[in-house]
Amino acid sequence: MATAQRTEQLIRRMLDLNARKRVQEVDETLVIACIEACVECALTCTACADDSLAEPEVLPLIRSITLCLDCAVICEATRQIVTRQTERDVGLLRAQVGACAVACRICGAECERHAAHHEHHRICAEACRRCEAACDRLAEALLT
Ligand code: CU1
Ligand code: CU1
Ligand code: CU1
Ligand code: CU1
Repeated sequence: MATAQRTEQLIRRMLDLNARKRVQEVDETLVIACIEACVECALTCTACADDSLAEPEVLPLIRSITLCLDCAVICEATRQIVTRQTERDVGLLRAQVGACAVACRICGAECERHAAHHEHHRICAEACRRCEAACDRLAEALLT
């Protein structure tokens, strides 16, 4: 919890230090929540894929491994693009956040299927759902 709070403060501080700060375009709380959720999702998806590889019965987990690796790179790209405020293109930002929500939804659904057998899948599915919600909320805010 303390770490999550520190991450949030760090993101907020860095966004504030941009000389051409334009976050008033969007609700900054939504921006920070999205970056945080993407960081967490990239982290858990990377670990979940690796944990799956270590399972004795790896064959039924192949789809979840692929989706977790896809979700991890998309979340990683998303947190970078959402972080950049200087001369951002809102259309691109919206598309990226939308793609991230799709990746998180598909990955979360697959990991959920294995949640009862593996704790790493349960945690990953949760992170994916949080990220999906955060990305959806930001995408919605960008439409108005
Ligand atoms: Cu993700
Ligand atoms: Cu996963
Ligand atoms: Cu995921
Ligand atoms: Cu996301």
